[in-house]
Amino acid sequence: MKQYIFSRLGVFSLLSLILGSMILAGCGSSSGTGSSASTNCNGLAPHPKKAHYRIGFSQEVDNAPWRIAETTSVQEAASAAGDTVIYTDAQNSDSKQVSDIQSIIAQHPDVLLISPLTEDGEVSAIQQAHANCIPVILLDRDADHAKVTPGKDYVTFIGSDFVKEGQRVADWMFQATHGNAKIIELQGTTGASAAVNRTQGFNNEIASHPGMKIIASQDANFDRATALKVMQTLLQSHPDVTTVCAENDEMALGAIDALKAAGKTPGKDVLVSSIDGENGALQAIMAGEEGIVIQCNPRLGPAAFQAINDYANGKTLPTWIVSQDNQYTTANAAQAYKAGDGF
Ligand code: GYE
Repeated sequence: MKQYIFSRLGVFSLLSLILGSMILAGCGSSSGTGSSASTNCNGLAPHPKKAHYRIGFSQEVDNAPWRIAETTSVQEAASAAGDTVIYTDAQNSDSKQVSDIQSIIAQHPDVLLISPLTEDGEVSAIQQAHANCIPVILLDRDADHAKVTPGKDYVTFIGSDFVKEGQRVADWMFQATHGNAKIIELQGTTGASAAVNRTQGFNNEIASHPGMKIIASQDANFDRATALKVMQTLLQSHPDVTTVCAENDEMALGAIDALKAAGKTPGKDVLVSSIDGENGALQAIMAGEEGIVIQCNPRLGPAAFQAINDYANGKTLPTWIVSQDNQYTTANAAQAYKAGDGF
């Protein structure tokens, strides 16, 4: 009887060991499963190691220096690895991006890179890729963690700390204005993780300084022409503005044009700040028209392909691979421009 119980226990623990390791291989941690392809994608999709991969890349829009630099970086890293890229441009539309991703899924890529337009807009497509056992890496913008989870539904998010970027702009502004400012905030695309988190970082920091007031805040879609129009309208109702916080360089350049058209001197009458580090913004600093640019690195190709290889090699990836970002002021903008840091 004693022996019988023991042998039953033995079989039971053996079974639970096997089951446990199967579950571990299938879910939870962001590690690849080497060459053993699995049809169980309750956990992360497997990514068998191969000499060359077919990589899907769904870009949300390709209309400005930051996006072009990102796309170029991915394409260069792919050709350096001898990999091919199935590329789509969603032209700033959530619904187009969802159908773009569906068409890439139908072509069964080894890995799918997505730069999602908004946090919620592409969630269903990320889930679809996962259901089809295609590993997804989010590049540059993240998705809503209440709906999809890195390390579970997708492998990882590679990109900057947007909250910190907003905080850094606010800290500079506090110093530059001695804590007294009437601020116009030009926000990025509503619902985009870069906009949501930059706003959160900036606004929280500003809230602790009573002399610093956000007098107007509006979505200008990360776009120069939109920012020009928005700023022209806002200047009519808020001619007393002293500083502009633009959530990307393109909008700062639009705001600078609007300020000039209104007879104001950017950099003197109104301080301007932004995030990215494109050549146009570095030149604006050199011309004294912008005070600070917090860098947001668009050259994410090398990090993406490193992650693709590490995952195939079975390494455990962090759920967020954070880009390290510089900052530019009159102290270093000319040097950075010459060195080719801009894009
Ligand atoms: O700042 C902006 C682009 O998502 C980090 O999107 C990116 C932002 C970047 O349109 O220029």
